[in-house]
Amino acid sequence: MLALNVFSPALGTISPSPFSVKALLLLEMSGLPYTRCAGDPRKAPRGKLPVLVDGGEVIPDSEAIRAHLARAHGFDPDAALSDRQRAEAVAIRALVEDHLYWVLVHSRWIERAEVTRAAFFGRLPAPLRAPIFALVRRQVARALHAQGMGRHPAEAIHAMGAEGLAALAALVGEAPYVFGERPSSIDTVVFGFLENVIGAEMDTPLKDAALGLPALVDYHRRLRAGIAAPLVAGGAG
Ligand SMILES: N[C@@H](CCC(=O)N[C@@H](CS)C(=O)NCC(=O)O)C(=O)O
Repeated sequence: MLALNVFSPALGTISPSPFSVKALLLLEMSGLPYTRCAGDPRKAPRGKLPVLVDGGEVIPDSEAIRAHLARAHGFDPDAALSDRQRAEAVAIRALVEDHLYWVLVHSRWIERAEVTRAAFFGRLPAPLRAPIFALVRRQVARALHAQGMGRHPAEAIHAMGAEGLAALAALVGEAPYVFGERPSSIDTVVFGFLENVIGAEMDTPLKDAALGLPALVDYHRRLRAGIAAPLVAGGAG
């Protein structure tokens, strides 16, 4: 039996972690039976979620999970892609996961700290809430600085977010999925991210920019009502 450890729903999202939503959607698309578990990144092999447990095997990282599903279970949503499409998928993934993701992290933890604290730390005993949130926020700020995004002024980060989202909208286009009529793994990447920008109950300049791009709004709505619908209904864990 497969068990997927992810962040529990928050902010009105399937999961407040784009990588968790990506892995959940991969498993849904695979049709394999699995259990969704509320994970704890402190117990994860690499300190991050998602983590898939498959019998005795522990697979951290959403890309490793994608590769594992193909190798161990014969589920490869990219089997029909051309070499060109595979290359485009790598480029889109880098735009989303290595660039826009950090704009999202900045918007949550630096610009909307109060909403983030209430959403993720609201269940902690009151005396612990402020100090633990401050500790985690300092760690996130250090990660933003190390990655580089956190060194820019807010206006420059907003401009990078708007530029990246406009590029994503052009790449996503009007077809049902990024590469036409059939979903592939890049759809799990794009949907996981948009669920956390458009689908999140948090007003940010990044969300405003996304809401101004009909291709992204329509894509998110289409997948949420389509291949991701079982995740919206079954948000346990
Ligand atoms: N490369 C990883 C990234 C996963 C990741 O960054 N997860 C974040 C949440 S979106 C996390 O677990 N953060 C917890 C932490 O850093 O303490 C993947 O693709 O799974």
